[in-house]
Amino acid sequence: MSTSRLVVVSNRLADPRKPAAGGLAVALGEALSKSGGLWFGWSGTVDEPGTPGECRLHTRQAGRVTLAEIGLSREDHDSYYLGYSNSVLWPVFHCRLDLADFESGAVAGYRRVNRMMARTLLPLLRDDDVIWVHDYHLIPLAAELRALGCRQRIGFFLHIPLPPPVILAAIPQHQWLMRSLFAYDLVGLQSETDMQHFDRYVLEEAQAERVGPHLYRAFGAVVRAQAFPIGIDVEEFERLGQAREAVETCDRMREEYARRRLLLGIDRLDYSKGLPQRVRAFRNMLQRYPETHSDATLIMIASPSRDSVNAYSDLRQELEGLCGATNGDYGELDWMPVRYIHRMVPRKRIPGLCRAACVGLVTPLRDGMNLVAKEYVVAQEPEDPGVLVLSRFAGAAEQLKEALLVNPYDTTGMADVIHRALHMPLEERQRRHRALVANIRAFDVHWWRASFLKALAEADTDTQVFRPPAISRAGSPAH
Ligand code: ADQ
Repeated sequence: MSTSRLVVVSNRLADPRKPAAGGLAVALGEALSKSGGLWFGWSGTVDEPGTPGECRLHTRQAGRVTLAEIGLSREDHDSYYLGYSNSVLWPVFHCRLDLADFESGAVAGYRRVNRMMARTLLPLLRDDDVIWVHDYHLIPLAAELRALGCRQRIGFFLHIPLPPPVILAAIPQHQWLMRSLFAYDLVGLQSETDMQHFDRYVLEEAQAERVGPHLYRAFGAVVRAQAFPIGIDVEEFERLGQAREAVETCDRMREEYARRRLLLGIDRLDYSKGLPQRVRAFRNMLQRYPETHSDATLIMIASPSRDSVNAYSDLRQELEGLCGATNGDYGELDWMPVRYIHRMVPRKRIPGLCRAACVGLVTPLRDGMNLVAKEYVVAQEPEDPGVLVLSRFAGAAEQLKEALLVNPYDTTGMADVIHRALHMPLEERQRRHRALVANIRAFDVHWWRASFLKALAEADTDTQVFRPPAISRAGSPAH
């Protein structure tokens, strides 16, 4: 593999040395560290009031990695981050057209920030850098960089699902967005389903041609597009699971709930995660299987997320109402059916919580991958593992076939599957767990990173063969 310097660009950046950073940041940090790399992104701060389209760059060292951070003006934050990224792209890509706000004009701020980021990043780049851009906030970044003359290899990875063409086409600027992807050398998606959506969109809407394995020509450019299902850092998570905090958490939960069996969900409080549907299914199970009363307790940990976007406060109210009603209708003096916690759990406690739960509920309505599903499996004791109940609409379902797959829209069906999970015989649990762990281990985050970067190195040669010498690839969004 090449020894070029790696430059990672993402909306938010994290210090990869800090334990709270999580597996993805650690895995990217390792690759960055090896090549003395650069991580460029938003610091998470808002400069009050600041000037739209302008930012100050702040760089600092984190070991061998240079962190280059910018702040955003209030107006840029509201239109780029809260507006176009999280009130247009996030809902549409998760198939929630009803929650998308197409009227706000936020696309101008989205484009302005991408342009500003390209302008700020460009002088930091070296000729042989390899640039890896992450996620939906930064789809047009390569096009903006190319318009400024950037010729380095650039790859893009989308962490959320790509919707079917008919849904994507609801975004007034869909052609501009998809055309922007052709400024990259490599586009990585999470799943084969996402790849099918990409394939259909570019063939039908952009009259693209397939010009080789994973290669598409359209808009006068060629891009390689492929699925790279993201994994977790299995060894890091196992180490975390053996550490004091995780062991203590597991012991305390088992002691506290000695007479109950725990079902666990850990999510961000997001409408894509299917949280009300999960509580409804649990309630349906209590209603139809009375022997589960006083026996099963559902723990829902939903961390605060994007509070200032309206759809999120509505969801919080709905969820709190459902949890309260279930506890009111079914609870006993000594048994509360649902424990709902609106907080982030410290990362060190997650493996212990997962181990104490005999059912892991990962039931999104739509999800890019969902790493909690993989973490739950890895945290289990192989001799007496818990059961993963997984939505068929999570990217992880393509890989984790030995989980119990559910349709979260089907309340009764999901209630039956949860009931089955609670009663699964030990031998079946062990067999399913062995197969799941083997898969998660084989396709971990290191595999993901290495296969993406290898494909990016190859994509450079592939796409250059087809690329005409001078095409303007930036374009403008239609309104
Ligand atoms: P997210 O939607 O944030 O990620 P997910 O993959 O489920 O979701 O979780 C990412 C990490 O956050 C996991 O390590 C998990 O343990 C942690 N986490 C989630 N909720 C938590 C809580 N309440 N407290 C503490 N930690 C919590 C996006 C996409 C996903 C995709 C990932 C990675 O939406 O589909 O899998 O990126 O590509």
